[in-house]
Amino acid sequence: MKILVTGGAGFIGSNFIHYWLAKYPADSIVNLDLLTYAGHLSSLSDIENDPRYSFIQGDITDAVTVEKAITGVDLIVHFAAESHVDRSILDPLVFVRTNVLGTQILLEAARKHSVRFHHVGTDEVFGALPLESDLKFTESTPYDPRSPYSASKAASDHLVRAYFHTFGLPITITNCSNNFGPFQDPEKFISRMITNLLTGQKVKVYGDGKYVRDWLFVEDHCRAIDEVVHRGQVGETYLVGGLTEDFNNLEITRKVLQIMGKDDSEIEFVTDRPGHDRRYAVDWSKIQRELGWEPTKDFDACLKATVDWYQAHEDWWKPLKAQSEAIYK
Ligand code: NAD
Ligand code: TDX
Repeated sequence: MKILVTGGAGFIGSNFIHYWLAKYPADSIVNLDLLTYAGHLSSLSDIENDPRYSFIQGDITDAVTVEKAITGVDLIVHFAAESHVDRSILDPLVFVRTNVLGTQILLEAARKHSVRFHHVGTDEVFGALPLESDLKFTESTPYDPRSPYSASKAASDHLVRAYFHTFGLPITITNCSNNFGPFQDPEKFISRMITNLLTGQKVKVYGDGKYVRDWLFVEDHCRAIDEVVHRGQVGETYLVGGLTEDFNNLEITRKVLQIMGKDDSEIEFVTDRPGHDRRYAVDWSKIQRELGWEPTKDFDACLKATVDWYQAHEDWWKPLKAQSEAIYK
């Protein structure tokens, strides 16, 4: 199989390329990535000369580039997006451009060439759950996005389904919860926290810290996409989530502090994010029931492995750190 991965120089895309080439030695991957601030070829330096891998620097909103990249491709796995909620509050336009228009351009190319399309979505499209509840998002939860990021991702999900219903394009969608792990840009909560601590800065906790995310180790996400691509039902959506038992941001912070031998004096409460979604929780029983997927990893062990990875890969994240902090100045 020849796969077009979009956004393969980003966090999840680069983990996915590593995962796939290791598991399926006969497959090849074309990585189409614009290399925005979030795209890092340093995440793929170990495979840059692998004959099964090729890279095209280009924009998914550019139909000519996409047409070139799709040649001979059997499957598109679409990760490319503007992905950071805080940035979407500062500059929403590029989120609409990349996440909505870019997805449409790819869908159109996939339609023209009859290519199977897997869309990587987020649980944020479903809005926010109350803190004191055991409610979870399911595949039938109504969409209720609340940030420019989640609104643009919601629009892209709708377009993907529209291409299935209107044009019969063979699509699948996964909506996944918060990922963490190696190669995550230091702008996101866990990677920012670890790299702040490694550079003598405090952990910045938004608001009261009582915000809940459904954390998933990135490799588990890659495995879920693998299952859906191979055995998922065309036209269907699968929710993907973790096993973190409703730890809030403050509890996650304390776990990282403990792993790194630090204490609460490293916590700084800062101004809250506007429109901050209180709680996300994902019911992933459909993918478990139909495809046998479940998050197998122990959360604490994955968190420790992630801290270890950042400690050992300063050369990867140090050059990115000043830029990721600049948006908060
Ligand atoms: P990321 O920001 O780390 O990477 C995005 C990649 O897309 C970068 O390499 C960037 O250069 C590329 N890109 C951006 N605009 C582009 C364009 N116009 N053309 C081509 N490439 C472009 O993102 P991520 O965290 O790896 O997320 C990947 C996907 O997974 C996104 O669609 C995101 O919405 C979704 N998702 C992320 C999470 C998470 O926790 N990170 C959870 C659920 C879903
Ligand atoms: O410094 C911080 N301090 C803090 O308290 C940062 C960066 C975040 N936070 C909080 C905000 C959230 O409650 O931590 C939580 C996680 O924040 P992010 O890492 O920015 O992730 P989130 O906004 O939940 O969105 C992420 O998960 C879903 C990804 O960025 C999205 O791309 C994905 O779709």
